[in-house]
Amino acid sequence: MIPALAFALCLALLPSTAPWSERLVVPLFASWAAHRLWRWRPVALGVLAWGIGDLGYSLDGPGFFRNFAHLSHLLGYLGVGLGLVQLPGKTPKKIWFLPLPAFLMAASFASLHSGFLNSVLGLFLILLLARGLESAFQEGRPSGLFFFSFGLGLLTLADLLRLTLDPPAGSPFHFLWILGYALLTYRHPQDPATWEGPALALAGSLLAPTLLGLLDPPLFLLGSALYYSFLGGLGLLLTERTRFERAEDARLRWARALEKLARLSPRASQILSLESLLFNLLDAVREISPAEGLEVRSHQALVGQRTPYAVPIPLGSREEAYPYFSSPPRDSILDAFLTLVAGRLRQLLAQLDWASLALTDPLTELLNRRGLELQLPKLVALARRYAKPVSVAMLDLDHFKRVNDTYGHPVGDEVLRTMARTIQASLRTEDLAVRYGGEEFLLLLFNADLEEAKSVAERIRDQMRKTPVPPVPWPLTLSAGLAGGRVPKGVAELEEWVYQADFALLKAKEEGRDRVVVATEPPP
Ligand code: GH3
Ligand code: MG
Ligand code: MG
Repeated sequence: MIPALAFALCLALLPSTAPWSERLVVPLFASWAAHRLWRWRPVALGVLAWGIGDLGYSLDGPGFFRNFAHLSHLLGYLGVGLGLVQLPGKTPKKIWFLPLPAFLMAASFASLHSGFLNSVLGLFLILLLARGLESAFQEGRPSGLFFFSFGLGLLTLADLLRLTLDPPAGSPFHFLWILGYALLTYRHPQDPATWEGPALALAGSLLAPTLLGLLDPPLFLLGSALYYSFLGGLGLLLTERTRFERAEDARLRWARALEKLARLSPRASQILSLESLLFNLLDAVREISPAEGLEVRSHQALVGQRTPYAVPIPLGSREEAYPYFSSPPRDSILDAFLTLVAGRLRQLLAQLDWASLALTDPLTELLNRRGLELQLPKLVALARRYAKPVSVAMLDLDHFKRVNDTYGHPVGDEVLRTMARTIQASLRTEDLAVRYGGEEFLLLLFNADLEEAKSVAERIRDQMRKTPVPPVPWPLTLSAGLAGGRVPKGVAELEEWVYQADFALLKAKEEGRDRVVVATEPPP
């Protein structure tokens, strides 16, 4: 910083009629800006060259200083241009057309004056800057590059005006430079910034052409044209940026929604309820649109809540699912997504059906043996955790073969269904009822000792006898064997009780049927 200061002082001491504010403050700001930008070497050197050039114009004397100032400016353009080319970022093609009117205007002005090359270079720089500006919003918020852009725009404008108008040394023109350099100095282009700063810069840049207009009306025209095209370019970039961000956001939400749809699957080993599947499906829909609830009426399943705005999505023959929204959804993207959801839901419902088919017996809708295998460890764990006894009952219809032989299999099936309904009506939700064999039923009674198990078996026996199944004229009886009645030590012990109950059932048959027999404890 010290050499920059000394350098600025030396320049300021050169003979000039320009006011001190111009001779000292302009080079001071320029060197300060170069100092701040030192990390961005070509730009820092370019800015320094500009500062020297700006001062050169304000110095007295003919040819030499003026040519020196021109040269210094050109070097400045070169340095800053080189720096701007290094900026990352893509520019929407439209941006190149925006400064065109201003360019033509400035070129026609400038062609009348000596500084044509400088004005062309200046405009070229603005275009380069516009290209680099995209990176001023890389993370959705402005960086220091935003200030830098405004400062650079202002300096370029000031140079152009200076060349085209050739104002006398000492005109308040140099305040444009000071403002420009001050903006370059405000933040390093690579540092993050906040939004208040850009707002300030915007206000300042609106002020500049107005001030110029007060000084010289034609200048106002040119200045405004340049500035507003610059601001227009910025606006366009911001719009493009916002659009890009929205598109990016939508893309991410779709990716998440599709991933959620793909992940949904009822595993054979871990039966998910339809509700939990719907809940996850609703979660996926919410990535695309704020849905309040999801319902499959045919299955009486609802998650979330019903609202007046339901969009029926067909699931196949006569079935429909309904996602609910808080406001009328009018969205073709949502429609496309709901078609996907419908497809997925159809698959899931089918999978659920298959899963439950694999674990239940189709005739009686009781668990089959495979279903029992899955449920047994859960029942044992529950009983052990709460220290509750479990009893095992094996039930078998008496002379069932006679029903089949006399009235045929359909009647026999009806007897089996009646038996299943009677069993279901006598059990609690924690109990398990299994169709163990043809007309053999296994009951696992949770929190029931042998006494309670006996009363349950007796109740079923009594109820069956009282339930006629036409055309069978005789009362249907059954035999039962009971075992267990304690807290099981593990699945193996429970399986042991199943053998004991089966043995007790055999005894009941031997003793004349139509009775309940409790297994005798094997000697320890
Ligand atoms: P017991 O009193 O000794 O148990 O005599 P039972 O006739 O009931 O016993 P058995 O085991 O000899 O006969 C069982 C019959 O159950 C034989 C079979 O035809 C019939 N059965 C098995 N599964 C079904 C089924 O799904 N539907 C029908 N209708 N009959 C079945
Ligand atoms: Mg039988
Ligand atoms: Mg049998």
